[in-house]
Amino acid sequence: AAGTQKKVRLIRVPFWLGGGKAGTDLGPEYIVKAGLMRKLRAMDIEVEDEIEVDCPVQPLLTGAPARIKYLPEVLEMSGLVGEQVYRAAARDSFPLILGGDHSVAIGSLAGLTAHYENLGVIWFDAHGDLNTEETTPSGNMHGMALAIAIGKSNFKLTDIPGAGSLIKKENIVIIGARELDPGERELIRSEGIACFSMHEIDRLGIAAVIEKALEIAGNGTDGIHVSFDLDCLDPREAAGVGTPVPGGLNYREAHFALELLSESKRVTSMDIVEVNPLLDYDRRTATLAVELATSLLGKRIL
Ligand code: EXY
Ligand code: MN
Ligand code: MN
Ligand code: MN
Repeated sequence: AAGTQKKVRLIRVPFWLGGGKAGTDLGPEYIVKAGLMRKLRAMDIEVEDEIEVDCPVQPLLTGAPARIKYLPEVLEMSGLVGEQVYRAAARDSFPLILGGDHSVAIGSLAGLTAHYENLGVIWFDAHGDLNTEETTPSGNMHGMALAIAIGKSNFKLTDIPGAGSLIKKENIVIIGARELDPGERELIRSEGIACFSMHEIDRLGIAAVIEKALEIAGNGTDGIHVSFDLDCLDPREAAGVGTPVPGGLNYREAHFALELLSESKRVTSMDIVEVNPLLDYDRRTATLAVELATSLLGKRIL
């Protein structure tokens, strides 16, 4: 688990199709360029190996897009990511997945559920990523990843080659939401999905929210996955994301949240997604991604 883990397997996924906006395919490279390896070494964390997933060709859409865009490519990418994530988890190495847009998490969860009996998920995001084929306003699959994970959409996590099982809605927590579509609000209500929006965070404080998140994602689970979408941060801190929404987490809240998760010793994997260097200022978002990953992996002030 993070915080005790000394072995990390780095899985780079240069993918942009799920977000429908070029640039997140450069995310992994810029996160590494921002000093990820150096920081991990300084923390005595061994990157036991790193692999780059050989993503399918990502052509610009020609002609009218299908109701959801790029399903075959997302299916292929997810299978490839799942295979690498499973290998890491199966040999007790901490899978650190670098995106790529948030559809990459479909692959992470496919691989993790093949290893863990019951996986908890803590989803840091300005969005719900709970749209289905019927409710998506954009057709972009990064806005559907959680609906796919709990099996609420036609295309389900279990449709991915090698995937284990669906994620149980009782073990999912969304943190940082502040832009939800009508269909997502409906699903959160009808399924009783735990969602700590920025309102709850302002009211309760991030420490209380993380404590509750750990109770929910840790209840009867044998692993917890943190899926960290950089757009959960305020755009003034993290401008380099494809779907920025004002009023997000500040750096200290995000850092503190991940320190608390690290101290819990319950987190067994992490993906860091939606870094888009083409929209960034001076690599600041890529640098934040490095800082926050190391916050979870055990960086301490004292
Ligand atoms: N809810 C909007 C949609 O589904 O198209 C925006 C989704 C943005 C998703 C980013 C990855 O978090
Ligand atoms: Mn194991
Ligand atoms: Mn997301
Ligand atoms: Mn988002």
